[in-house]
Amino acid sequence: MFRANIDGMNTFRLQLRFLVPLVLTLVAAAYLALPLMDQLTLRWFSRDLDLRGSLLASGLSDSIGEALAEHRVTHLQALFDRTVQDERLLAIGLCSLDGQLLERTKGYPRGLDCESAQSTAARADPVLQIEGGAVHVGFFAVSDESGRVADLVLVHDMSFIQRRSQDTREYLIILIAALGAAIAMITVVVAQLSWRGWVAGARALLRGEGLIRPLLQPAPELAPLAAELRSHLRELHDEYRRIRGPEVEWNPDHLRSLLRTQLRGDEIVVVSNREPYIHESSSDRVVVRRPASGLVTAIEPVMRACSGTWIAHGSGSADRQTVDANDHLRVPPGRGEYTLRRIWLSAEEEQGYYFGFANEGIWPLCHVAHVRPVFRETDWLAYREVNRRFADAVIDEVRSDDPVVMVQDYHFALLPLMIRERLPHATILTFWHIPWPNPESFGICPWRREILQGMLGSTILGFHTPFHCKNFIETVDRNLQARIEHEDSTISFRDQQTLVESYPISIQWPDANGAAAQPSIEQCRRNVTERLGLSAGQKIAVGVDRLDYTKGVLERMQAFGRLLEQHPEWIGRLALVQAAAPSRGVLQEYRSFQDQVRNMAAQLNEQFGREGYRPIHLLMEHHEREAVAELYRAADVCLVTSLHDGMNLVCKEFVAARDDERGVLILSRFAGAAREMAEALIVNPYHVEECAAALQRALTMPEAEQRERMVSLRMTVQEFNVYRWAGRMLTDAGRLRLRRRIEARVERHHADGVL
Ligand code: GDG
Repeated sequence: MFRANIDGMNTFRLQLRFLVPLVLTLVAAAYLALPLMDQLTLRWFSRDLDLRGSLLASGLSDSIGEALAEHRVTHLQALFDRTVQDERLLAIGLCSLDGQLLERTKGYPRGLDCESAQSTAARADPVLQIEGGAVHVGFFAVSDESGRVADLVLVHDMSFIQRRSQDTREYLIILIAALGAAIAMITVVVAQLSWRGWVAGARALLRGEGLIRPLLQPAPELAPLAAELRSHLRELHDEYRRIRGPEVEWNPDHLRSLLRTQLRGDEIVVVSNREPYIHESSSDRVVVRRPASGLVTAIEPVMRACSGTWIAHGSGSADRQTVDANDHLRVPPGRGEYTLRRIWLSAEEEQGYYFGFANEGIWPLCHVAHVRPVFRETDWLAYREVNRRFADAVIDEVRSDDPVVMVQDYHFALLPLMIRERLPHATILTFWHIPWPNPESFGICPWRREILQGMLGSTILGFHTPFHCKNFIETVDRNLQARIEHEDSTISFRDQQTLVESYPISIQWPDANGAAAQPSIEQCRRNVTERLGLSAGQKIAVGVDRLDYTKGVLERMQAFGRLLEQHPEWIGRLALVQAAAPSRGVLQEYRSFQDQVRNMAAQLNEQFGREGYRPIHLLMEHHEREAVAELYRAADVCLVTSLHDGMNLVCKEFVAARDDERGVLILSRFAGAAREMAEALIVNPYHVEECAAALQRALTMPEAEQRERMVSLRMTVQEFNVYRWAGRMLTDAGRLRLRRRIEARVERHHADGVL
């Protein structure tokens, strides 16, 4: 009520601001227009009277000529008296050629002799003021066959003109007043509506709509205000976060204590295709390798924090040699913090399930990277069979009937339901590490219903972004008879309820290796410069990727080439170092992609290379983690140009590596990470010019701006680290488990009561 009154007052004040100038303008218009109007009407009427007078004079000419010829001027009196009966004609006078007033009617103005009548009539404004008011004086020649014989003075009454002028003036004032009222009314209504709209828009902005959630765009007229508010908010938010520090600091200890409180004594099992440690035979010894995988990077610290069992495909050539009789192994090697259970797959199984269905079917299906998915019945059968084998392994490993099982990624879409059927009380958390497409795209999968049903065996289904969740829910809506509660983001299908939620994945922070343990930035630069034979002071742009067509490596090199074309001053002064770990090389699509990458690098090196200068250093091999970290620390710019990416961890690793708060991140808007990392230079990787321009901007960015952006990015990654990712999911799991236990207890009591 109070707010309504204030709004009313404000609206009124706003309207006054429109109305006062409007009223003043109208008064001024009336003030100027009325005398003008008078003058104009007077001129029109004078012209009328002149015309009329000249007609009258010529009508009287014959009678006057005859009377003069016969010297009977007095006879004209009667004629003149008749003529002046016309209400507008006041008087007539007859002048001889020598200027004598020969005859005149009653009412002829005193003192108006022939000479003054002639001079008045000759004026532009032939009006005289006499006692009775204003009169118009006309002076007309009277002629017969012999020529001009006399002059006629016609005196017209002007009072009717004044009357008309008065009428016109009144009409005009009424018209202006009516017009003013109409305009004022329209102004009031429009001002009222716009003010309300504007206030509602501004309030929405202040509530954060279109500001924090950029998907809801503010009204165009509020866009400049929104941009300004957005930047102020960000500054305030950064400042606030800087002062306050992370909300709760997510770290291994916090995660462990959360596991103790929320999931006390509960068993945790992780299932993924990729294992965290691969043992390979190398000449006469066995080496252990960490795979280039975002998933492993994310899950490993969680497992180290909570112990438990990780079930994965044993893919290394020396894997069988390093497990015990139960295919178990304590990892990390030498530390033994959790158990790795390896599953052995035959070559056919691996081909059908992993390379075939998962990587030639689901991977391109879920990524919009314009590579056509391939669906083979045999691959599908292998996929189902391998999912079944992993379900058996889970049942083998667990000791309780309600373990927490964390199913990882698109290799195991069927696993949640398979586990649910055998462990109805298990809490199954499935995390889908890649994007989820829209229902139309997903619709081409021949086994879409089986995949969706399999996934809906989960208690919680996690994606990186709310957008992927939305796509998934819409896909279920399109394909299954399920009940969807949009408000709490749950899907109920055949007595099973699944929470669909976004959990943006991240990396370890603090880093297990610790930035302090790493060589200094200068040392890293020197190492990379020497190892690659760069010249001193040469700028370094880096890319670190699994060699996958979704990562935009070709587009990145194209942009790099365009930059050298547009800014040849960089030739000899800038190198692109691309670490590209070969991946899925069994598949033709990936082999031909590797060839394309190799060819493009060679072609650009040919085009821009000089004696002692190689623009692109393509390092097509798997690197040790330390080597990757060294590259991040040596770089001036890090390029992440994915065509489509669930999250992307490289950008977060780069930011974490830069404790010097320098270096610029260029990040694709099609990576899930772009939602969190707004201080990066966000690009569309398909737009070569835009990427080249971003590269130029990054290379010439002042240190202060680099620092400002990097500090903010580091705060984001620090706060939203992988422990938070896991912690949020496990907290939700703990909450749902508690709810289920309470419900079970209530049901038991109820049953006891009934019994
Ligand atoms: C999926 C989603 C999501 C790369 N080369 C080497 C190496 N790497 C490491 C990087 C990073 C990881 O691999 C790649 O991270 P991405 O995020 O790009 O992951 P994907 O493998 O595509 O994984 C992705 C992720 O799952 C997590 O949910 O972010 O969107 O596609 O950690 O450093 N590591 C080593 N040597 C290399 O040569 N040691």
